[in-house]
Amino acid sequence: MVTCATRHYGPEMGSSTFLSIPIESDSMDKNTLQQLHAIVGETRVLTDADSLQSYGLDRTTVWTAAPCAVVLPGSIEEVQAIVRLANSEDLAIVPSGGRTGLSGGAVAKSGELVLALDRMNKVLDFNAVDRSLTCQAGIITQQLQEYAEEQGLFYPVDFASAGSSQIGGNIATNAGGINVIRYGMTRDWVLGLKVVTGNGDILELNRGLIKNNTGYDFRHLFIGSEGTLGIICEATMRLAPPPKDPAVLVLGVSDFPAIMDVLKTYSGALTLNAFEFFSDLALDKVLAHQPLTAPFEQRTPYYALLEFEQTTPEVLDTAMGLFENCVAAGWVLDGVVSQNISQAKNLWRLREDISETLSFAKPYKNDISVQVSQMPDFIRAVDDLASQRYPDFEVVWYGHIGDGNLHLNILKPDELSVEEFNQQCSSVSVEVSELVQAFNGSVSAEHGIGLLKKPYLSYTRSETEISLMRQMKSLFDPKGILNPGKLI
Ligand code: 2HG
Ligand code: ZN
Repeated sequence: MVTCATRHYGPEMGSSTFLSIPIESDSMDKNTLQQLHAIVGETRVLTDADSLQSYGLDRTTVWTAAPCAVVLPGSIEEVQAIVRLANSEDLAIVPSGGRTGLSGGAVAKSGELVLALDRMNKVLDFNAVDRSLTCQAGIITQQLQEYAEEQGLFYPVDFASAGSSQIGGNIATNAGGINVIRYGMTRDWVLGLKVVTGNGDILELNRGLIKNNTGYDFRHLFIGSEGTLGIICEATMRLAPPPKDPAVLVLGVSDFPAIMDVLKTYSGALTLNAFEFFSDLALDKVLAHQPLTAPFEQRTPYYALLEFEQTTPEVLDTAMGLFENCVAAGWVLDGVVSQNISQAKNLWRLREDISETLSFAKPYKNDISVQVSQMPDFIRAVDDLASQRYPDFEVVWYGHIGDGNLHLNILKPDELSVEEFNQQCSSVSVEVSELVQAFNGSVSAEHGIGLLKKPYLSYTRSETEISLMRQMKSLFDPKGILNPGKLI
């Protein structure tokens, strides 16, 4: 086991490789600029090249940033005034959080105004009885987690980009991450929202209630809407008691179907906080680029990473007993369990550092889900497709087994030009989407649709559903000024 390294909280997401599509930036007309200055103050409107570049992109590398300006409101009233101005000037707005997304949902490529929530980053209220906190949308996820911890509580939605993503963006994309098997997605933790709709109305949705059966729950419509219906300005989030003494177990597994047996074995006996997996190729890449060591000497085709709560001292004995059963059954070849927090963190890095490690190569990325029980057949189908049609591609698998969520990354072979690789990957996207459809899965498990997955939405959602989504958009955003071109 290597010595303690703190969890990496910096930029973590890899970049998606598709064609780069440069688009000319429109500059904002003087009159609109003056009106924006009047709303937020002159220093809160940025038009310098660096700001336009950094606020215009997320973690994808497909598009060229070309916003007309960036505005940094300080209150929900200022957001409302900006949205009203945008309606009267026919100005498109791209709502912007930490821009850690991987599907182009926060990309401003066509002269839009970026509305960044960075200044709206305060905790507004904490209630120990309700176990809830109300915050502005621009708070960094990790800060929210730390605030909860200071109160002896726990905000369980977690992922490698927690150090730079914002809660508003998490809600707008219904972020998932590594604890979904136990705690669910962001949606499950939202008790209330304050939003400004595309029409400029302020809506207070659900007001922190647990029970509220009064018709359509608009709160859930805004969660995962990717900034196309309104701008999330405030959120009331539910908090949980912290898990007791989590331990991390990494198991070397003989083949992918055996991971299912391991899942069945462990989830039946222990309270699992996480059940992740990665392939040996993913481990190879991480070890080549990060100061980490392999979990154990023997290399195995796949690794399962489990985190479980040690509610009693006997839990560890149970975990060890299960390990022996799994070895006897031939599913597990080797394993290691953390003895302290720093070892647990290092084991987690073997999984959490994959995305950032691969980003150097600008891999092709896909984020898909099928029912958990379908995963072995689905992986086999994609592997067969890759070996028959793209034998030179390096296919790296990892993801969230407990949620049926697979991350497929493909590295460009040296002998292929970027253009050729991108072209072939466009076919991969179609072929993988066809397989996802055949398996009744989803073309986006947790990264959202944005710009990147828009061409593939119909592999998961019916024409009727997409048409209803469009009608909904026109109700909340009649002039179509919010995040145009994204999702639908
Ligand atoms: C993860 O689970 C993230 O590590 C990123 O969702 C996945 O970069 C990816 O493909
Ligand atoms: Zn993920």
